[in-house]
Amino acid sequence: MSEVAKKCAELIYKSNSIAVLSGAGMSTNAGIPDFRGPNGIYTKANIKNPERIFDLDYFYRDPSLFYKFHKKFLEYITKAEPTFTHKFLVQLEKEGKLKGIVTQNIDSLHQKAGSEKIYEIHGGCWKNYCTKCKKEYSQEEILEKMNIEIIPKCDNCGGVIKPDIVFFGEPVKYLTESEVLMKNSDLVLVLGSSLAVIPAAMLPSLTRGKIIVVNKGEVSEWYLPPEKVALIVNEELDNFFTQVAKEYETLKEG
Ligand code: CNA
Repeated sequence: MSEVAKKCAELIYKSNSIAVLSGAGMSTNAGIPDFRGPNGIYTKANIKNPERIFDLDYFYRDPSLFYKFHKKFLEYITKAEPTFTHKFLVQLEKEGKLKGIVTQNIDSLHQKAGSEKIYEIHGGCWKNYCTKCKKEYSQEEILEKMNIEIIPKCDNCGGVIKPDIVFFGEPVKYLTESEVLMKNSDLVLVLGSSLAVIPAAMLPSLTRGKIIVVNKGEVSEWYLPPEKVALIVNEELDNFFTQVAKEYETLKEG
């Protein structure tokens, strides 16, 4: 058991109001690649400026770039199951310690694991709508359409359908609610995020307590006030939280 895992467990044990900011690193063990990790979608994409995939102006000009990526992404998502860390967060919520999760993820794995208070700040793939007439479509309907054509089109008006995920150039969702959650927290866990995307990366700094970052790989510390940072752990999430959970149970037993 590492000393760092012990310290993390102690901070969780002492906390009464935990908030989580989760990122794509939460779901890599479930088989969904992240963006900026070594096997990430941006890292591996063989295209110039891979950020264009999620650029709103580019989407309206040529939705096919996004949809080629999205087809694969939906295949990953439909097969994925929640990880140990997703389940540990459910336990903390059931115990009344964890007050909510702000997730940058669009894969719904927190919901699948059983977490209830979730703010999908970048939206989710489960909802889709026509960019012209706003008719809504489920993920299953989109998958069916994508078996027939690269770019799914609306049955009503022929407009291009877009998933309800936040592209660059669109405002994030639930920002006020996420800010309130962070402000009321006495501990923030930042899990599997490079903290490269704002405003999400700015949220942990709002806590009145401490911040623990667990991310295997580089993290931007630009928006992390040093006086609030208790730990920055460069480790794989499920390995680390398996240790934390053991230590946490020992602390509960007294
Ligand atoms: P990111 O910038 O790709 O960062 C992820 C970080 O997690 C990287 O630093 C990785 O090295 C690290 N990492 C990968 N696997 C693990 C692991 N098992 N344990 C610990 N650390 C790990 O992703 P962010 O979430 O910071 O960026 C925000 C984007 C990514 C959001 O807009 C998301 O919508 C988007 N995204 C979401 C998903 C998903 O829903 N699963 C997948 C890919 C991208």
